[in-house]
Amino acid sequence: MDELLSLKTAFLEEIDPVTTLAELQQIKNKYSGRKGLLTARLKALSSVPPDQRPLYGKTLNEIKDFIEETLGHKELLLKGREKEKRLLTEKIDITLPGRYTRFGRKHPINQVLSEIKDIFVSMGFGIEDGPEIELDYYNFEALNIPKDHPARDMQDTFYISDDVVLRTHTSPVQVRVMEKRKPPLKIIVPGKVYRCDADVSHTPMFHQVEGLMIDSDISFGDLKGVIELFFHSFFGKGTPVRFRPSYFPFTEPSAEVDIGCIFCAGKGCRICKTTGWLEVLGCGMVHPRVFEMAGYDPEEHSGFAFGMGVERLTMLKYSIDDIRLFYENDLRFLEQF
Ligand code: 2U9
Repeated sequence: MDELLSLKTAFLEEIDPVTTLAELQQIKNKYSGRKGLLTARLKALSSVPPDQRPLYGKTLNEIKDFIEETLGHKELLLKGREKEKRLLTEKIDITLPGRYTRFGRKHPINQVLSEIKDIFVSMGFGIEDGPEIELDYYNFEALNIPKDHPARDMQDTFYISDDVVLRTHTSPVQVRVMEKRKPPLKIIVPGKVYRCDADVSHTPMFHQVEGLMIDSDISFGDLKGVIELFFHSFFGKGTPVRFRPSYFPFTEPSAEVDIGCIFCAGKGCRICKTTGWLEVLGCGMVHPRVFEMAGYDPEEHSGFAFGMGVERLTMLKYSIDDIRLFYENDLRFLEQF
């Protein structure tokens, strides 16, 4: 019995100076843990002489209840103190400036691509895409581009192998669509293209939007109407648009399209090289050889095609004088759009 009472005294002496929850846990283990002092005495109850057992057991239980209750109180007290300490050190200074969140946005090229797509979709064109790694056949052969054409040179085209290239235009997609579908066809093909070239107005990868409209009686007049409507929508209603004769292997007749210089209003400046005009697009009536190779009868069908460079149009629209700015990922540039 004496030993029981001194257990209680020892417990009180030990718990009194405790200031942390970690220390408290050690005392808890020591007294009421599975291998603790109280548990050991409860287990040893059977070895107490039967006549002393009731009183011994009763006292042991009282001490056990007392110790557990004291531990509980102390735990609440220490938790309260630790919380108080934490709240004091975690004080929030509401006068500090807030954290600035940088918002992302669409790349200027993708903004202009979306604008171009919207205009053609509003005229009833569908949107198609296809592979950027392309067979020589679809990129050149099926478009009537002869074996000795400069575009086929190693200097101008990225070759993967003898008969596989990175597409130099999106035209091969139109050929693939022609092989799959019968006319009428009214599609645009936006996408990345690759040419081995690099300076202020050329990057090895750039974006094109090409278009193709085929039916039984499509004329050059239809082509002019669509292209004029597009540029009036893109650069403004009053923009002058002119067609100049040109040559492409895949169209006949072919034309290049100029708009009145938007920088000098046609008076002549450094940007339009004093001509008053800016070249913005190539186009023409689909060549009969291209029809034949895709399995269309050129006597039954006619159509027009066009192609434009998205970087060039974006540079004109926003007065940007170096194409490489689009691909340097400098946020000071990109954030302006
Ligand atoms: C098919 C038949 C004909 C697409 C065309 C152009 C004219 C053209 C250039 C503009 C600037 C390329 O990005 S650029 O360097 N494109 O001048 N593209 S006609 O003619 C086609 C396409 C597909 C089946």
